[in-house]
Amino acid sequence: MYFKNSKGFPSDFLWGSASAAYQVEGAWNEDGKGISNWDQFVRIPGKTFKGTTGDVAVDHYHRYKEDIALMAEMGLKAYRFSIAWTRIYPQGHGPVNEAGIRFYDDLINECLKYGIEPMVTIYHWDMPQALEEEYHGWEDPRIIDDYVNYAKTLFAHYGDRVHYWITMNEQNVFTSMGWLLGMHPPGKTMDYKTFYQVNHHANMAHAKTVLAYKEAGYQGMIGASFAYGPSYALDCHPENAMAKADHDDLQAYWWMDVYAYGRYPRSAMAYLKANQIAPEMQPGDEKILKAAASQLDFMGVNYYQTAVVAYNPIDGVGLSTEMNNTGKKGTSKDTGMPGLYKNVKNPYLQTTDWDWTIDPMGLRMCCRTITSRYDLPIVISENGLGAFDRLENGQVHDDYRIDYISKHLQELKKACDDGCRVIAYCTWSFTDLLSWLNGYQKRYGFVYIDRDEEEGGTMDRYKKDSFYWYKHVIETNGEEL
Ligand code: BGP
Repeated sequence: MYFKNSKGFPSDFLWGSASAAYQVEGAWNEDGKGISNWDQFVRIPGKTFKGTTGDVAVDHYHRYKEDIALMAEMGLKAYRFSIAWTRIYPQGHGPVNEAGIRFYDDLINECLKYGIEPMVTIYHWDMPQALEEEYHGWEDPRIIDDYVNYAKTLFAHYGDRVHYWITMNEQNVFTSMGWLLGMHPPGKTMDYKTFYQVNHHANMAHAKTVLAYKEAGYQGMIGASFAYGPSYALDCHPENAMAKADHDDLQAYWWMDVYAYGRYPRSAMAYLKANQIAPEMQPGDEKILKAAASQLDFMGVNYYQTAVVAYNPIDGVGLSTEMNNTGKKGTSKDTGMPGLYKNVKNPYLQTTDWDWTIDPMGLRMCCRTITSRYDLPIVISENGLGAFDRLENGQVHDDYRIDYISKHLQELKKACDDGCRVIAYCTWSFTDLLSWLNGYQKRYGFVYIDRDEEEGGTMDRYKKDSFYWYKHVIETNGEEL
């Protein structure tokens, strides 16, 4: 749509930045923290780039005051971070670890001291290993009660000060990587039946948590963050258009419809049933999903790239269990679902060194689709550029990152003009941090951290050029991009 004049961003817009516990905290076995599935998984040879772990990460656990002071200097309005379940319940359930409760109390209070709104992700992929050993974590319905109990503990301790809650980070990613591609814990491949069952358990955990939050009457907003990559059909060939419809039902609406409507898309469900891979649901589940959906406050979106979809014959390409985790452009593999769709390159767009398509307009597309399909407020909970940065004389000239974020914000502003109710934008990330599978060399932050794949860096923080640029964006409420 074309608007002669832009309304700009809302005056109370939350300019934010995001992180996740495993990727920043370190202190993996300190102060009573339990072992998580990631603490375990990264120790399997060959799973991560150069065997990197989050044992020390970027030491946010010990340096959070310094990091939050930098956020305050920038003028950040919101800090999205996740809580490590294993700091609160080292065994997943049972006795609470008071030192863990205290750590997040301090972190939240430190944000509030500077007027920074804490936005808390309850689950950003690090599950207590004890629950994996007890009943295989997400594979067993017992996880639902344990998750809800953990979430309720967070609400009880922090609900008075935290007004934005995200139940799940990228449920589509951690379940696909964990049960189809073998790249995240528990490292299973092509186990579709379990994949859909695991997702149903996660959906129930999400829904019961939303209901618990609402029933207790907290004053705040709750939603889930979905890794949404809008798709384009390769061309107007009807087979490619149908491939896009299949792709969208199975890759996007399968999750977002559950969060927003409390039901699975009918065609996707028909396909899963015909292939005997549909999840088993208990009587009453549907009612719970619907009740939670009717109270959802926003759709969280982590946006990085769009996809191009083409028809894939039944003997066509399958899922790839390898990815470009080195930053050598062009090393990622083709991927698809035989008989349905495959992803092909977009000839109109550039990619990052890790082969992620750069498509600023895709962000506006996310907002438009969510608005017309669900009519919900939107939190952009992640968006950013992973790149090789060079520190020279204490400076990092990351004009490519400024260009990336600026173009995405220009499109987001248009989405606001389009009538989309966007309430927050969080870049990924504030400081450099561990990229799950790509080590420390894939950097996303406004703040450079002196560490690389090997432990032993100084951990000193340096403001990149993008730091000053985003500060100005915040000061002008996005008028000067
Ligand atoms: C999202 C995750 C983040 C973060 C980001 C960048 O999928 O929610 O935790 O890692 O992607 O991805 P990567 O580190 O693989 O480049």
